[in-house]
Amino acid sequence: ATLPDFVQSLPKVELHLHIEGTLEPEMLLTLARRNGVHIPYRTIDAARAAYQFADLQSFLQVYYLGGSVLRKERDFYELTQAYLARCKVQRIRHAELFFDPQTHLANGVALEAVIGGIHAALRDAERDWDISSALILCFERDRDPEPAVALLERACRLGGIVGIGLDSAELGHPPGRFQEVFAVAGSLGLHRVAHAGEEGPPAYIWQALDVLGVERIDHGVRCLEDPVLVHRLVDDRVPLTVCPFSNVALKVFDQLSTHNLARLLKAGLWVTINSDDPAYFGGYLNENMIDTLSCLNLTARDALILERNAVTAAFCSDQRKQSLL
Ligand code: ES4
Ligand code: ZN
Repeated sequence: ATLPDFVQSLPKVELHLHIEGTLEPEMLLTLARRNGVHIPYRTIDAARAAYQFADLQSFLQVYYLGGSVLRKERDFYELTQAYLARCKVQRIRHAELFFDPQTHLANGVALEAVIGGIHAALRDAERDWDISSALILCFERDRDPEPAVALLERACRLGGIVGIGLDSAELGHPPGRFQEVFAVAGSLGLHRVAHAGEEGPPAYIWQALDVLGVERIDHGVRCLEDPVLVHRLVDDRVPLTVCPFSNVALKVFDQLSTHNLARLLKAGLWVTINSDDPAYFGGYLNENMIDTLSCLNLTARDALILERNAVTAAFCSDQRKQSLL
């Protein structure tokens, strides 16, 4: 079979996906109208035309604006359900979703509506489509770390959270500022991940490992600048959730053919491919895998390695992992 057919039919796992980043222009405009939220685009084409980014910061402005149309529990249900329907088509059998509660709280949305809507859609997809999932609460690193512990405790009481993450603007916001909430999460038995080494330096990856105690690094592509760090990541088998379309859209790399994913693999790192914010970056998991593999002259064998890495790195039971292999 051709590589695209092989990737399409391969049962897959997604480990780095912001649910707000799956908001397609159609739904954006529908929800803006339904909820009376003003958005500076009137048409689907105008929305798509605004999806041109110079860097992470310029993307985040558009992303948080898009996220502001999500107001009701039903909106979160519909958004999550639409992503999971894509998973079904793309043969994604396990998906780990990030969400950004601080954005929604700042917009006056109740935490119950956010988590309730997402969780109901995850539960229905597990029942109807055998898609397992995990929900990871992200703290926005460009906000004050002080209220984070109280937010985590509220979210845990609502249930359904398996871990915490750290996202948003990286430069100037080192992971160490969030030491306290990551320590509390660890003591509660939650999984811990953080975005690091996307735009930020290797020092931020070191901090995520040593100060926050994370199990996986989201992005991490700048680790190659520090050979000692590469050794550490290889020795400790720390998975990297790499997002090639995201990296090109946000100008971390010029184009897919100059992405360092093949070098990361050659270095022995535990690389996975993921879609990050597919509605904004031009494709879901299959498109990320097919285009990246072909641009870097990688093979079906590499696709299998990447997929096995993702299963190993997933936050699900060993029994579920067996069924995903
Ligand atoms: C994000 Cl690509 C990326 N990086 C950091 N934070 C994010 N939140 C949503 N997408
Ligand atoms: Zn991300």
